[in-house]
Amino acid sequence: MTEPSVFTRILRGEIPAEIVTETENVFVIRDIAPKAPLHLLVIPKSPDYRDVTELAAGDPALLAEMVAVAKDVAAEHGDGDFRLVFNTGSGAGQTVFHVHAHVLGGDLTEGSLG
Ligand code: DGP
Repeated sequence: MTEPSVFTRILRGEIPAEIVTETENVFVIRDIAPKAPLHLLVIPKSPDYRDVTELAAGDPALLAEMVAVAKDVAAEHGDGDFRLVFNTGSGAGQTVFHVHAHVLGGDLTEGSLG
């Protein structure tokens, strides 16, 4: 059996973290090492999907719910504009293999990808 991810352990209350908000299927925490004025993580409660490609193939409705929750928390905790990042694979910086979306907000125009 694989070890539970850090996010599953947070959800179980085994590792302290403030749950910013949650729905039946998704919960949101603040990133421990914020890379922007607003940096939240939107995480499915299910540990079944390692990354966004698995999630998109296996449960697109859950992926859509994550995007909807990202929009809501960006509006509630920021100005409504946000960058949504799914690191996919260790070469891209993924360190936790329990799919999660980084919601980055605040003034990101300096580091704009566009
Ligand atoms: P990634 O590199 O895309 O796999 O993102 C994992 C993120 O999870 C990383 O930005 C830091 C965050 N993180 C890891 N451990 C903890 C923790 O114990 N608490 C919180 N709040 N965030 C964590």
